[in-house]
Amino acid sequence: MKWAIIATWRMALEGVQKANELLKNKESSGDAIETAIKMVEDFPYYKSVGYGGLPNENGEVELDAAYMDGDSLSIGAIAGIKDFKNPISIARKLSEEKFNCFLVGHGAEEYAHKNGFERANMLTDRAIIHYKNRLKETVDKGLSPYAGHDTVGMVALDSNYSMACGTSTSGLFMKKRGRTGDSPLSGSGFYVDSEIGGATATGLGEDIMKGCISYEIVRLMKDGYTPQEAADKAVYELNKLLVDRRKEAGDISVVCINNKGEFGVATNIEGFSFVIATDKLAPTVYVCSVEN
Ligand code: SD4
Repeated sequence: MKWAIIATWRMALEGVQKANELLKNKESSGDAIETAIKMVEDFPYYKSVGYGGLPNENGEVELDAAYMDGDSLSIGAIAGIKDFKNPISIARKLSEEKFNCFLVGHGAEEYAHKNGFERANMLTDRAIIHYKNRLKETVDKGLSPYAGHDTVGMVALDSNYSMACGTSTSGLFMKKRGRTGDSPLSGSGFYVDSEIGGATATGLGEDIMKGCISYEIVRLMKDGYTPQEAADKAVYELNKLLVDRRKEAGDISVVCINNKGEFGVATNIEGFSFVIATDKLAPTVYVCSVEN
């Protein structure tokens, strides 16, 4: 029996441990992904996902999330949702819809309310303190308000060879109201096809979406590249393209697995951590290095 799950950042570890148990017990990749991402969303100290996520420049927490089923290719996504507890579950529910499967702002909130999702104030006292400190630093030291942001993204393969993936984020700290990054965008923040594999990205959404990088990785795997080759090629080619055309590239990090449970990771930043668990490997955190 084979299974695998891969996730962006150290913050995913506890969720991946739980998901690994589910996959071991032959539960579906979709349930594993939703359970694991909910755990990250619920943990108040992760500043870039769910409850405790940092606010936009108006001091409001606006959350983005997406879910994709690799068998049916169904996608559900929400952007800029306020005051609802688990964006990943709302996105997964939306993936059952044939129409209107990507909702933003008030539309997403109305859908969540009508479908019985729990309302909650997602802004914590800790996030307010961080917001005030960052505001002061931006003014006093001339620092970019947009630095320091991580999205949780996961891809899973279950023992039935079905795959799923999901993302959840509060996006760029100090973003404009309504700003949406790559995370809820199919092909950019995530993509999965159970017959090939799946990928998810984290970093500067404005640059990740210029390369539709998650779809690109799946396409490369379809063309015969291993997950590691596909991840390297997609990240370094996009990085080079952006540097050539625009003189600089933002943070771009990706994780992927194929439908055999083999994985790949690539980044253009130092310190990108990820979590992997398979039928042969207990949940482990690694740090990916940048190719020279
Ligand atoms: C975004 N990609 O909203 C997200 C943020 C992120 O690491 O992943 N940061 O652009």
